[in-house]
Amino acid sequence: MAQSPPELEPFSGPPAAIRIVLVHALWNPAVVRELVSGCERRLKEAGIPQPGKIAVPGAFELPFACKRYLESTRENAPDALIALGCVIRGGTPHFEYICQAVTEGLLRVSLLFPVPVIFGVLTVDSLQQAMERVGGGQGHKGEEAAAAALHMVGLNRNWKS
Ligand code: DLZ
Repeated sequence: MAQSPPELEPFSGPPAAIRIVLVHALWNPAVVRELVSGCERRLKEAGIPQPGKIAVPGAFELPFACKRYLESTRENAPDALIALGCVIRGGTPHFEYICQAVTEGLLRVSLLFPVPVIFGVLTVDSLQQAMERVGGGQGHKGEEAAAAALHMVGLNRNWKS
């Protein structure tokens, strides 16, 4: 089983200066709500009380929304985007197509702009597996995504565009 990293190094500057936007899907709302809450909780602990939020229909739309948001905010881009969603395997190959599209799409967006794009999308076999990963015994992927964002913001602030 994968081991998540030990304590990540958060950004050490004034937290008020950090702007993070959560881009989340609306499918599987019970899970995604938990991902969003976990993110918000972890960011609040770091002194970032209200991240921006953008809702899209499903995980497939996450890359488009991230790309367009970064294009439209170029001069005033946030410090990081966190993409959140949950894709649950059904009885058809749809699962594979959506997972591949969202993973590759977010990777491509993350390489197009000098803004970290964090992958907070659960790809699971069942709702139960998903709930286990939002505080039900297998860690909390929302909190982990926020910690990864803070770590990347810290690194990225040291790198010139
Ligand atoms: C169509 C679909 C299916 C079957 N399953 C999920 C899912 O488990 N999680 C999710 O976020 N979205 C799902 N979608 C919706 C697609 O992501 C997308 O919104 C639609 O195909 C419209 O483009």
